[in-house]
Amino acid sequence: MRIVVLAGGIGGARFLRGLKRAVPDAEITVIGNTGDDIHLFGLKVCPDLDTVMYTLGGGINEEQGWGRADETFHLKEELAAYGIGPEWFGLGDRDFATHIVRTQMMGAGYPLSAVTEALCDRWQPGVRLIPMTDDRVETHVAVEIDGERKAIHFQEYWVRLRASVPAEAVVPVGADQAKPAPGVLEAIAEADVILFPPSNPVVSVGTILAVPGIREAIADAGVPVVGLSPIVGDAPVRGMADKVLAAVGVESTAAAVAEHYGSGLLDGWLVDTVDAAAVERVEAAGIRCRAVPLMMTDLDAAARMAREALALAEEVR
Ligand code: GDP
Ligand code: FO1
Ligand code: CA
Repeated sequence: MRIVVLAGGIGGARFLRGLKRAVPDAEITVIGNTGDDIHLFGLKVCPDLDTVMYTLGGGINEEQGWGRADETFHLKEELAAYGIGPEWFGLGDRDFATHIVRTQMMGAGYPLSAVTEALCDRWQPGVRLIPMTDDRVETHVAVEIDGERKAIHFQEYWVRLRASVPAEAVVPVGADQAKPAPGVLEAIAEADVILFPPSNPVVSVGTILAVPGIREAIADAGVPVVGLSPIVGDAPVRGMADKVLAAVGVESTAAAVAEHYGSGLLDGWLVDTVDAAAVERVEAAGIRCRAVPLMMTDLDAAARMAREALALAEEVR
């Protein structure tokens, strides 16, 4: 079975680990979000691609959900001693190596997709990981600080400000001019099923869908498209999805997120059992819906969620 998954960072990566467990023989292609990417210290950092790669490759910091296990921060401390920041972004020594290799290869002319493949040669994530695009896309968030409206990088909004001010708009800068990376449209066209993991619907899945051609390819693929809600009990399980959903005028509920994707894109939607009352509303929007446990407390729980998603896909096929 060929499965395509549109993934952000932690929510996507943990679901993928469950999916691999649930269907070990599946050929899984992951289309990764690159809107979170940021240039720091002259290096290109791709947090969501790395989160997927490290999680599936066994190198992730499990508690944190991002960054490397057994990490140290000597390089960051030395840079800070020279007055070189940003101090608010936690880049560790082990992680730095990934960004150095990536930046060096891109400087030599390799596209991000080729670089990602090379990095995955080491990590062996057991999926084909493709960035959504080789073109530069950066998610910016419009905020008002001290009466002044400005646009800041998504990482500054989330990591520095901890989403403490309302997001007035979320803009995937460059997305409208971006082309899907090689292999993205082909994987979608050849898929047997397409899954939206419980990733952020705005700054992860939404950003991938903003690359011209990807949304259309999914809608036209003619195979079941099934998503899992990242919103449980009217709140994100972690992160700032509520803040960025508000910016696009969507309430922070499992049903509203399904409606936001819409029946033109989604065939099936899983909500958590605590949101069972949402099933009727989602089905009224023309999307088949089931309520099942959606908390990825461990690998088995994530695998059960993956099985439920695939079962729903068979129901709507
Ligand atoms: P990020 O890039 O690290 O923010 O990761 P993603 O975009 O892939 O996923 C973020 C979303 O995952 C958040 O909106 C969370 O609510 C959701 N999430 C995290 N853990 C769980 C979980 O155990 N269950 C569900 N349903 N959603 C989760
Ligand atoms: N998230 C944080 O909350 N604080 C950090 O200092 C931080 C550093 C960081 C470094 C490398 C990396 O791959 C991810 C990192 N993240 C950090 C996660 C990052 O903000 C991601 O973009 C998440 O996907 C949030 O959407
Ligand atoms: Ca992310």
